[in-house]
Amino acid sequence: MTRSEAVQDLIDLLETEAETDRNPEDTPDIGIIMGSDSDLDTMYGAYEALSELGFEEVTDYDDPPESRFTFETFVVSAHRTPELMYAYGETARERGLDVIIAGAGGKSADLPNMTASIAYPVPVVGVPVQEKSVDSVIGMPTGAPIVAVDAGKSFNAALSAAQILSRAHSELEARLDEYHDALQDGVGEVSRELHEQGTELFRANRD
Ligand code: RP5
Repeated sequence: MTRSEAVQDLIDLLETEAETDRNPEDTPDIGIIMGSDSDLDTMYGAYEALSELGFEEVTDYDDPPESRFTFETFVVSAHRTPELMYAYGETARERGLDVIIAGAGGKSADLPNMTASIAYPVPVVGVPVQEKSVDSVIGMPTGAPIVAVDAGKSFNAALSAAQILSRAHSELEARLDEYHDALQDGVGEVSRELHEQGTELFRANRD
């Protein structure tokens, strides 16, 4: 049992939520966790991607935002707050989370892989916060799966999480289609400009 009151309060919050009977539409769909608040700048890409897809952040379980699709964000350290990591993973399914995005840095980036084991079968998308964290995030034994993105690619982690969620929600699938169409438009428009202006003029106009 942790001796930290601040950590115990968080564990109590998660366990109480797991026992609370809420409308599934009012609970967060995606959980974002990171090993330290120093990871936040890297993990901010997940926030940006989910916001772009119309997700809103839950900061008070009793007063969820209007949006149908929501997420929550916590700092959970695998090595400094293992009890919190367990509570997060163990309550994930009961709290209604469909996917967890977990980021950690350093050479022992164990939060994503341990959360994947504890929260199973809720899928975890791991984000190595640094290049040196890649091996410890993706290195899972057979039978203990994790989905992972390249170092720092938290934006893609959120897109993957939304893709997983979208299999049960056609509305979200449509938003992912719109996002992809906009990407295609961008490439198509720049390709036409390059072709029609020619290389020299295009380069000059771009500077
Ligand atoms: C930092 O410590 C990393 O960015 C990592 O996410 C964080 C937490 O590591 P542990 O407290 O789990 O060791 O170096």
